[in-house]
Amino acid sequence: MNDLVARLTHRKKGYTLEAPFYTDPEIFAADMEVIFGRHWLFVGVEPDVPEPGDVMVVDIGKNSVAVLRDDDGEIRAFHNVCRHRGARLVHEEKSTVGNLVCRYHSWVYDTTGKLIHAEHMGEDFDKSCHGLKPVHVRSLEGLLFICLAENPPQDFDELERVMAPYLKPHNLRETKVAYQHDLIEPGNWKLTMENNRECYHCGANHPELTVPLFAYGFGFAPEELDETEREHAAQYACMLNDNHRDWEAAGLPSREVDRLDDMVTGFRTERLPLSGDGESHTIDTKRACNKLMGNLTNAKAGGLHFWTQPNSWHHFMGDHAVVFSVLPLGPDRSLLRTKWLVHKDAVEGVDYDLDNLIGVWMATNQQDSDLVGYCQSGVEMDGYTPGPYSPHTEMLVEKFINWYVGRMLSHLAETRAVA
Ligand code: 3BY
Ligand code: FES
Ligand code: FE
Repeated sequence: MNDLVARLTHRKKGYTLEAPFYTDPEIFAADMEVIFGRHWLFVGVEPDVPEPGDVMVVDIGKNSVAVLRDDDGEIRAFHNVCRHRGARLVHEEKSTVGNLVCRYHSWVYDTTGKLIHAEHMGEDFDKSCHGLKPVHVRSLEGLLFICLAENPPQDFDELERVMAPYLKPHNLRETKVAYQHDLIEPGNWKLTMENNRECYHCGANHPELTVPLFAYGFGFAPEELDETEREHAAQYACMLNDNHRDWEAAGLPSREVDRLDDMVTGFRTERLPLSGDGESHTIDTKRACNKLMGNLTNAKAGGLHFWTQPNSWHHFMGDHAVVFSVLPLGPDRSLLRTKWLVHKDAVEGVDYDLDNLIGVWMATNQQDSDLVGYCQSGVEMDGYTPGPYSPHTEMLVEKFINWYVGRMLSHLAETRAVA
């Protein structure tokens, strides 16, 4: 523990972390306790549980959480463990139930988590003391976040205040999950997140990703630009400004907000124009789905990015959205769960072709996973030493690491104060 505090305190700013942060089982355990045990985690969307009685199970390290829609339509979350002798309660990732029934001795819980039936427990047994343990859950315009801590970070309200207007026009609650893909990446969760926070690698690795994910100019060292390139950058800045103005006038908040490392629940958003006449994240950059999201009437709503610390990123277009969550599986393995959302009335094969809808991100995710694997392999070698981030393209990677170090230190300091 002291060792970890020392390593965090002496971290060289602007550099990747020392190897044990990516490899050591004890630091992984600390990550699970501090980062994944005490922060808001993105785990899914309301359309994962569209009807009362729908349940989604999400495993976070050794913990498992059942997220469900109760009989009144409210979203609730519970520790997925029976209050009798501790059996795991729900086993499928997705299911629909009337009540939650434990397979072991058939204790029955209603959809509010109340224990309503338990045989042979005797007269003195108080069912009301044995309900399922709730887990904090919040829906940000249909994006579901849970927090395993008793006292979750309070700043989710601020996140919601800023982000709700950006998300509302896409009306996620009126979408359906057209496809979900689980990819096990061969790397530490922080390598997955670091890779996500830059596009330095995009040109060389993502041939299918033809739409920009960052503003033009992001990544250019001014001293490397010639006259013509400087001109292009200036033109792009004007175009971006015009786009933002027009979108905002049309009710689509668009301007960048970057709170990645100055909030406990760090986040960032920005709406960017897509290449050329681009409408969506598809190979030909045209819409994949003919029914647009929400009340949008123009498919050219750009690409709205939304990132959260510690474990998510999202792309909202006019015709569909793609949401990603990272769930650590071990020091050197992480689950990347991707969901593609389209209007709930869109019909596969009529309004959209599934292969076209998912093509770009299926390919891009696999490429990113390979890159994460290269890094995991490298950080385990004796020859690895922390390397420098580019001040022009990897500022947001630095913000992620800066956030991580700050959150770890703040929690470890608290624990010490108590001890
Ligand atoms: O999904 C993203 O936003 C990131 C950014 C660049 C690489 N990665 C695909
Ligand atoms: Fe669930 Fe016994 S452990 S009913
Ligand atoms: Fe990538």
